[in-house]
Amino acid sequence: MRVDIVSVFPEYFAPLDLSLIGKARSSGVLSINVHDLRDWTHDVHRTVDDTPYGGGPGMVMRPGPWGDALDQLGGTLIVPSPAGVPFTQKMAHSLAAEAHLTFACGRYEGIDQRVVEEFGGLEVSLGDYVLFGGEVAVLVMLEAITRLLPGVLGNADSLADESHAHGLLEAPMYTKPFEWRGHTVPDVLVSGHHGKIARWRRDQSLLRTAARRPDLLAALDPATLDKRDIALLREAGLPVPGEGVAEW
Ligand code: JDK
Repeated sequence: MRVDIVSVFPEYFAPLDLSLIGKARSSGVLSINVHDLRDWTHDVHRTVDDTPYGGGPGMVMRPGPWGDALDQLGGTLIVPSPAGVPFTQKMAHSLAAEAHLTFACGRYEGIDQRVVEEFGGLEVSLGDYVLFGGEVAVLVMLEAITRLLPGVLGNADSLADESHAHGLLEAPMYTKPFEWRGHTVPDVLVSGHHGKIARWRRDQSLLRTAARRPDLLAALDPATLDKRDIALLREAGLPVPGEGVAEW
């Protein structure tokens, strides 16, 4: 996969040399090129921003340099924005199937909207909080995308497992020692009873999801719940998907 990144802070992307993204790059699975937007300015001050039409606080990124940069680079355009559609694991899978992605990192109050329109860009948000700019959002998205590229995750089971736990938060994990600062590991995990361990993990997933992400629990397909799942939720006094309050 080819990735181009355009930013006024290209130094932000130094971490892309490290760890598994760095390895994907040196193995040739991933080619990343980071560009300075100011390379596409023509004035002596290398100006990238101007005041907003209609008034208001802050500055907006001028369309000219962006247009010249994106004409030259091509690729499917992704634009981080607090007003974008939510970035999800599903979107990461879909972007991982692209041959060439170009990320446009805005700063200030963002990029002139005509740039997104001209290049058919997709505006994407990481979540409902406001960053200083798009750079950190691109690091996050690239990490999510890179681990889905063929040959990046050594353990073939790692990705398969994720689809199993689909729609639920994961159960807690433990390693040695068995006792640490007076806290022990749940006995079932050292019982050697694989059926009981799987059931315990499923219970933990359901209870965690109910407590932390009731939105995910409510969105579950009731057909994916077994009798024990339903009994567990009911005993805990939690809402059971598919048993919503009567409609009238
Ligand atoms: C790209 C610039 C900073 C953008 C104005 C007024 C209320 C803010 C600052 N998920 C996520 N969060 N933040 C981003 C993101 C921020 C960015 C850019 C991505 C480029 N900024 C910025 C807009 C405002 N706006 C209404 C929200 C202020 C992505």
